[in-house]
Amino acid sequence: MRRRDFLATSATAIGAAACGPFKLTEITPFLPTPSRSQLWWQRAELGLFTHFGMNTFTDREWGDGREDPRAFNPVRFDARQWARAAKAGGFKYVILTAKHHDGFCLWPSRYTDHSVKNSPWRDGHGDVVREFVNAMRAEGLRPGLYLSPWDRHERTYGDSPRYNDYYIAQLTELLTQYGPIVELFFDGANGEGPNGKKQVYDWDRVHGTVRRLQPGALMFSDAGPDIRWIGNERGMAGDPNWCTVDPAFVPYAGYDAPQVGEWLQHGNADGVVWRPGEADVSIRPGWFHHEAENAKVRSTENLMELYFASVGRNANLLLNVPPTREGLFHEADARRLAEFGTRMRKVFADDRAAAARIGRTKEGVELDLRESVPIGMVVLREQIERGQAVSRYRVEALVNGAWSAVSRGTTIGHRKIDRFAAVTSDRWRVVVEESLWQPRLGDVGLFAASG
Ligand code: FUL
Repeated sequence: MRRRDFLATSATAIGAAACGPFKLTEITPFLPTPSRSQLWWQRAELGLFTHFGMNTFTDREWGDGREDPRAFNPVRFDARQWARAAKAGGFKYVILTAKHHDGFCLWPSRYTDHSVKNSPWRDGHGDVVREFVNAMRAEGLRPGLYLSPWDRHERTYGDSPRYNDYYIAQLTELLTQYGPIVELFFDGANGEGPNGKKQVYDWDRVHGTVRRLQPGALMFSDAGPDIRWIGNERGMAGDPNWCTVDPAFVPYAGYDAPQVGEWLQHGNADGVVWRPGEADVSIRPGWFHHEAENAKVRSTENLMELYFASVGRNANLLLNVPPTREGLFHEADARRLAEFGTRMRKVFADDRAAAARIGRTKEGVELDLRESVPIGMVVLREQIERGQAVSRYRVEALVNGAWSAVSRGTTIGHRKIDRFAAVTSDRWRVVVEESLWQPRLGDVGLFAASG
């Protein structure tokens, strides 16, 4: 059911059941809103992704599952170094590939021998997941995990019920032995099993297991249920970008249709489910570390552009930084993260609207800065805890006694950032031109620089 139909239905139902003979003048419609976990996550804005595992040692992107566990030996492994680098960049949560498609487990799973326990690292007594979650928490970051459903090593893969048991058993280990996990990242890749059979994943069981064992954990996939993939791996959210979706568009993870990327980028204005987007992208060409790509780390300018294209359009940015074979972030990546953090603090240091006189009107917000200053960037926010409503707005400055538009946009949501050629004025306003219902704007930020 579409959101508009749902609103109509609930209005009728409330009118008939609760209001009796009275005329229904106002309804409290059902509005999709974020859960507490989603709200924390959206406010966090920046997540780091770390692709680390067998591929790091074989110099590949996708292993075939026949790798020798003895190849895994990160001699200088230090997850605290990852955590410090993430923190310096302003990232709030970090997601580790506990198992990628090659099936090699970074923790000593009871259900397979294809894991760290058969590697020389820490004499087979190591546990990357344990050291990872501890290091992140020690630096005040929240850990998340990626557990690939596609497993090219496991013999039962393709024998659907048996492999599903195996997958659930591993998921259970991760959810019961390592404390609170902020996000489970499920990718939809679903390759052919060694026996030629196609594996049918039991997503309902996966979701039920996560909800039962860690109700606060958020699940990511192209089909949610809590966070949706933004539809591309270029770090680009759509415009418009709604936090709401109609689940019928992408009904299950890995669903394939020509328009899926487009749908995921934009969400649906009338969607009945709150499922904000996450934009995953790598700081390097590959997801895993390759020596040959050390000179191809994205520039700070490029990272800023990614930030504006994702967080600046109401999505979270999940930036992948892959550790090296030594088990450390490469010095080039660590330096880039620190530079990004410094640049971000500089760009957002001086909010000229912080001390403004603010007037709220039915259509939006008016700000009197009390002195004329050049502004080149506006940061908008809706109070998403009450839902997302704005579908068209414009930002204006009072110039020579007349209001003139400096930028126009569609959705706002948790965060919308517009950059434009600097305009000097003391009076600014945001006019909501179209909204699904009464808009509730949060603070407006006005900044000189634009990144
Ligand atoms: C994809 C995988 O196939 C890539 O290797 C990578 O992990 C990316 C984030 O998700 O589905």
